[in-house]
Amino acid sequence: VTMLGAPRASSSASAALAAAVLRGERAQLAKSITVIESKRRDHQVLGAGVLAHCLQDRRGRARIERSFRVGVSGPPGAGKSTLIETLGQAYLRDGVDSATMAQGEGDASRRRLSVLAVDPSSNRSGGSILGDKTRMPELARDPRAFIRPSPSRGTLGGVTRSTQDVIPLCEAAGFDFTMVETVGVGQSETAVEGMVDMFVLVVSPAAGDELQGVKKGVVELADLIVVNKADGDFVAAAQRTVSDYGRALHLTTPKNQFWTPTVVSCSAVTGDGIPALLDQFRAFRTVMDEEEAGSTRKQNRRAQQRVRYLRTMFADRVLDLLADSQHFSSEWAEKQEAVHRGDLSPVEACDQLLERVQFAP
Ligand SMILES: Nc1nc2c(ncn2[C@@H]2O[C@H](COP(=O)(O)OP(=O)(O)OP(=O)(O)O)[C@@H](O)[C@H]2O)c(=O)[nH]1
Ligand SMILES: [Mg+2]
Repeated sequence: VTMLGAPRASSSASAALAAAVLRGERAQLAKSITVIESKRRDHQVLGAGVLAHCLQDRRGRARIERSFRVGVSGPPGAGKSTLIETLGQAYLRDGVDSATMAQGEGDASRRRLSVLAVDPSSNRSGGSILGDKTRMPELARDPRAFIRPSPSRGTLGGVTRSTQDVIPLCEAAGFDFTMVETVGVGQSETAVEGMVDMFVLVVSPAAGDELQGVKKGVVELADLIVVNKADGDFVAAAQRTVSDYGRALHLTTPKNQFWTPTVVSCSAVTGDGIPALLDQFRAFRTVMDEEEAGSTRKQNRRAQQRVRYLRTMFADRVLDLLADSQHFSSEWAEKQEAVHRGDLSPVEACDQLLERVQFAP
């Protein structure tokens, strides 16, 4: 296997884009996200350059380090988008400062929100005006909010791996609070949990005591469970659902010793329970701002997430390189076929392929 250098983007192009992003120019932020999400290698390289410049910039880096990231996941139709619309407005009004934040850091005039959300029109019939489609009409016209619809629900329920690069880019542009919406489709919850500081599971009141197909593994990932739609005829059902999830939480191993996830109910429509929800955000953020082994828990969590991202990306890219390489592609295809037929076990195939890699020129 020969290692080829990756193409380098003209650093002046990425520097110019990064400068515009750091000035908070929305059109240039949108353009940078588009190149990051692009399948074209030259675009990706340009996008990586923009992010690198933002990380090297002192102000950009400080903004990224101060930010707060919340993942909002849950079954289809649970009210995630509506809840983000309501929560987002409440955030812009009241903030989600942690108790340990320095005076002035949570300056209301500087609050900015980015929302990375699934665009429902891509999978269903719906409206046609951008922003409207995401069910976030108020945020869509608020200059303090930046809404980026994701084109497809895909296998990760609306996030892609590049979302991990898009989040810090929005932050470098001054959007200090990010909410990422994903539809729960198995893989998506794990993926988004690996990108955010706080993972919120949103469900709607259940008719019976079943957990609406939400898997135990997903409940385990949650830092907070929200039973939405606790309004009108759903109030009693919402209370039962709160108890059901409370019991489910008791049966899971806590993700962290420093935080005990709870279940709260609210209504994204009436606003009931929203202040208590923001209080949970603040409490969690406060705990994440506390130090543990020399850095804050948030820093530690993000450091782990970055390394995990690197590992999966590197593994995938190496495989892509190999699969495309002259020396390896036919053997790779053969082994896959043999495993597919059942003539070769995956372990054996893997061992044989690894040997090939080690002895390749
Ligand atoms: N009664 C009530 N209805 C709600 C509430 N929140 C959302 N809804 C309704 O539930 C439906 C789905 O809301 P969305 O916000 O689109 O739900 P979602 O989880 O984002 O849906 P997907 O992105 O398609 O998975 C809409 O008809 C909303 O009006 C709520 O708090 N109370
Ligand atoms: Mg939605």
